[in-house]
Amino acid sequence: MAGTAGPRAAQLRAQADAHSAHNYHPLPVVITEAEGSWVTDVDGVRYLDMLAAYSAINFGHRHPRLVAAAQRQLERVTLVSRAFEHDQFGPFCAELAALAGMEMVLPMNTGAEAVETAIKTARKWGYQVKGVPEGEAVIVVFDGNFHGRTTTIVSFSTDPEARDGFGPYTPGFRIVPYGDLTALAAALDENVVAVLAEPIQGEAGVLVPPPGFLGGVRDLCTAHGVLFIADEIQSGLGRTGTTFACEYEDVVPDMYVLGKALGGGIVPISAVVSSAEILGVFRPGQHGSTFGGNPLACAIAREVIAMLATGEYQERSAKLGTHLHNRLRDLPGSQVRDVRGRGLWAGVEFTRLSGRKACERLAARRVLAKDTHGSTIRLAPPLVISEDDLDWGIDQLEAAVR
Ligand code: IF1
Repeated sequence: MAGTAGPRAAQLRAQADAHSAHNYHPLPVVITEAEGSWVTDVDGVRYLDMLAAYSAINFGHRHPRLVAAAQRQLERVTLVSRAFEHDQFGPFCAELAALAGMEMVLPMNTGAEAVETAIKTARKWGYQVKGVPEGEAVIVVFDGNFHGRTTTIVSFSTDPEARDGFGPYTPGFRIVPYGDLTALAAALDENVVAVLAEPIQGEAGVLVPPPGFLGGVRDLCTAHGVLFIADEIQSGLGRTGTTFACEYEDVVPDMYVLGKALGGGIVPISAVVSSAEILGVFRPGQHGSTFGGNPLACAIAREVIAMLATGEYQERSAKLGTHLHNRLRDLPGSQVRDVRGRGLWAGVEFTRLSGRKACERLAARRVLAKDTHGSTIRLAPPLVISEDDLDWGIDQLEAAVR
C-alpha cells in the first residue's frame, strides 16, 4: 500500500536507500517543489502538507515575505561568525526578546543545540547564583519527553528507540511522570536547578497535560528557586493559537527554548530567550557556535518575529484549530480512540489502525502527515492553510480511516 510513488520517485528513493544512513523510514514521496500548504513530487503529484515539517513550516512553504527577506540578505552578507558583529544581530535579539517579553537572547542553530544551551545555562546559574555545590546540579525532566538527539539529551529520554545503544549517559537528570505535580514536588531537592518541560508533548503523541499543570510547575519552581525551562521548539510561535503554548495557562517560564518555525522554514535557527540575570551567567569563551546568529538566519527570523508581532497568525491558528478539533471529534468512535491538541496541532489516536498505515492511506489520498508511537498520527498544517484546504484534508482523513 506504499504504491503512491511514480517512476522518478522510485528511482530517487532507491538511490537514497543505497547511500543514506537508514535512520528514517520516510513515506514514499519525493518532493521537488512547494508553495504555501502544498508540495509537488518529482512525478508531478501534489500533496497537502499537514505536517509542515513538525511546525518548522508554520508560515507555509516559501512565504513571499520570508523569501524576500532571505533574498535581500543574500545580496548583503550571510555569515561573519561571532568573532565580529553584523547589523542583523542586535535587532534580532532585541525583537525576539520583546516578542517573548524577556530581556536576552542566545542564538544557536538546531533545537537540540538550544536545549543544550538551556541545560548549560541552568547548570551555570545553579552554581553561580543558587549556590549548588559544583558538579551536583540536577535538572528535572518528564517521562515521554522529546528534546532532541544529542548524547546528553538522549541520556534523559524514556524512549528506548531514541536512547538505547548510545551510552555512556550524561548524569544530572531526574525523570518524573508528565502531568504529575505531586511527583514533581517530591523531586525538587536543594540541588535541582531547573525543570525542563514541553508545554504539550509532541513526539509522545501531542499530549496535553492536565489543566493547572503548567501553572503548578511555575509555582513549584518559584517556591523552590528552580528555573522553569519551557521547550517551545515545536509548540511555540503560533502553533497552538498563541505565541507560546504556556500562555494557555497564563504561565511565564524563566526560559523559552525556540527553534523550528523561527527560521521560517528556510534556515535552521534556534534560541534561548530569558532574563538578563539568567543568560547573564555567560562570559566570553564559555559557549558559542560558528553559525549561531548568522546574518541570513537573523534576517529571516526578524521577518518571522514581525509576522508574529501582529497576532494574526496566532488568531488564525486558534480559529482554524477550533474548526479542526471540532471536525476531528466527529470522527467515528469505532475508529478513533482519542483526539488531543490545541490550535492547529492535533494527535489522532486510532483504535485499530496503525499510525503508519493511516499515513500511507493519507499519502495515497494526497495528504501528508506523520505517525508517532503506535497508533497515533499528528497533524500540524501550516498556519496559513485555507479553510477549504483544511476541510479537504480532514475529508481525506475521514475517508482514510473508514
Ligand atoms: C526528528 C519528533 C517532532 C522537539 C522539541 C527539541 C527538538 C524537537 C519539543 C529538537 C525536535 C523533531 C526532530 C525530528 C522530528 C521532530 C519530532 F518526532 F522527533 F519528536 F516534531 F515531534 N524539542 N523535534 O520536538 O530539535 O534538533 O531537531 O532541531 O526526526 O528527530 P532539532
